[in-house]
Amino acid sequence: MKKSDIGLIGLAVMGENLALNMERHGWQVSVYNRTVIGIEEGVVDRFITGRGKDKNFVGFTELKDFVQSLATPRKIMMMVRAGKPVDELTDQLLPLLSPNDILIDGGNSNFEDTERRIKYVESKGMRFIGSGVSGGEEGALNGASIMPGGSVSAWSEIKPILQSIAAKADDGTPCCDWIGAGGSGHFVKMIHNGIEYGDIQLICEAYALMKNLLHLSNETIATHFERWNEGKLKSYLVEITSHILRQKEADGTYLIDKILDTAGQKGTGKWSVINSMELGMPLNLIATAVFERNLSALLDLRREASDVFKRSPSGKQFDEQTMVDQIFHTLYASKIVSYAQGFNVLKQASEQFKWQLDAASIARMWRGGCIIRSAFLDNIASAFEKSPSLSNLLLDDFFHNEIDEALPYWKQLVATATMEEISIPAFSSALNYFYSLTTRRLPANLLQAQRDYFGAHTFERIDHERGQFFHENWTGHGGNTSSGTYNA
Ligand code: NBP
Repeated sequence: MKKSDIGLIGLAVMGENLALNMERHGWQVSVYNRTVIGIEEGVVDRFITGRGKDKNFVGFTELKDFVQSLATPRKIMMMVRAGKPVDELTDQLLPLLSPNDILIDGGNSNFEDTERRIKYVESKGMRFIGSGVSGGEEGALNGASIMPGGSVSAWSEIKPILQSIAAKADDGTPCCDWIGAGGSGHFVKMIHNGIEYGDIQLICEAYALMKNLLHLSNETIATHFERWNEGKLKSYLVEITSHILRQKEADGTYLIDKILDTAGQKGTGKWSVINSMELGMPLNLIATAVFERNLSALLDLRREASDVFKRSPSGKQFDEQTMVDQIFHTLYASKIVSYAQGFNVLKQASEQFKWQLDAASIARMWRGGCIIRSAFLDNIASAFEKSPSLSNLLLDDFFHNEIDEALPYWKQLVATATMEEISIPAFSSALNYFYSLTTRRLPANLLQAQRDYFGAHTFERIDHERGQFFHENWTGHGGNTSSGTYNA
């Protein structure tokens, strides 16, 4: 029997659709799923006789047979739940593999786990790729954004398969390219997901203002999102927002009004923030988005607090078009800030972990297939192509002009929403990041003085070279001993 080009393990929503995508592109695919006790028909049988029927698939319920069905060096993509299952599966597979075989983890794994797995698998003579895959079920079937990193020598061998199943941007470029060594593929996917948290929060704040301050109907709000989707805010998430707002139940009422306002999350936003903190890079907007999900989930507490504190908005009527314009510019400017922060975290990680990430290439990879695909990723790619070492996206000429244009609307909207007691944590966080970033002298001089006062943590002086540290005997009875000057 002809050996398969690739093997895929894990026939849940992502694996099943990726397998179909591979087969449609001409690859013979072996599939395997752990046997589940308690269901009448095995998952593999169900697939082979269902969506996989009469197609170029070979199904297995024994891992050993599955491995032997693959052409060498074997390429095995694991689409299983992130965490322990990846380790368990890797341990089951390794004794069955030959040197140079390639394991690809396409799940949402933590990049540190990927780093560890690469070392482990390479120590056994095989190769390991940690690849982010974005696009959900639809992307997996029709073209995802795929972000592979890990054992460098494996790239040329998996490239034809992965690029064939990736989404194609409008210019035809596959939304899949080599990210870098180590856990870089999963790191980039993690930041992608964090940015997704930010984009969603920003859209929710735009919706909240139109609903609670302008009192617009779902249909009218949907129309504004639809119109925005024809301009610089053109993006998948803006597009689906208009569809969501129009969705009706059988009785003609809007589904959106019945959905409980408690947000779920699976951890990649939280990981983005934790890692940004480890790297010492501000990721304010994504952090706000994560904390806002946490706050939304504290439903009982919020209900209690909203009974205790009564709101007193002005009751003023706002002109719809004027405010919708302000919301548009605010959403756009805040989104620029969010991506600027995200790319700065990538830049710092690249330096620290020596990954040599190509920011322009990453922006291009996110233009199709993935959840954050949007028109302005082309502008981001151009900015980093023009200046690969750009220190912050806001300093690029194009984005500088965009921010200048948006600022009058942005600050007016944040002020109005604040006075009207509407919660817009991400819009205002973005604006405050922008103000802090562009403030030549922050009040951190006082902060340093306080640290030195209570803990002898020392400070630098504006009238001395950087790197010299001073301690003041603030009270006259402190000693001259200062604390170490390291930064954590
Ligand atoms: P799930 O994350 O729900 O995982 C289910 C699959 O994992 C099933 O095939 C299951 O086999 C298998 N599995 C588990 Br659980 N434990 C296993 C073990 N110890 N050994 C072998 N197989 C095991 O599926 P998914 O939603 O398709 O996601 C797959 C991966 O892709 C995840 O890492 C996810 O985070 C990531 N991802 C998901 C999406 C999305 O939209 N869903 C998007 C992008 C990335 P069983 O049938 O025997 O239980």
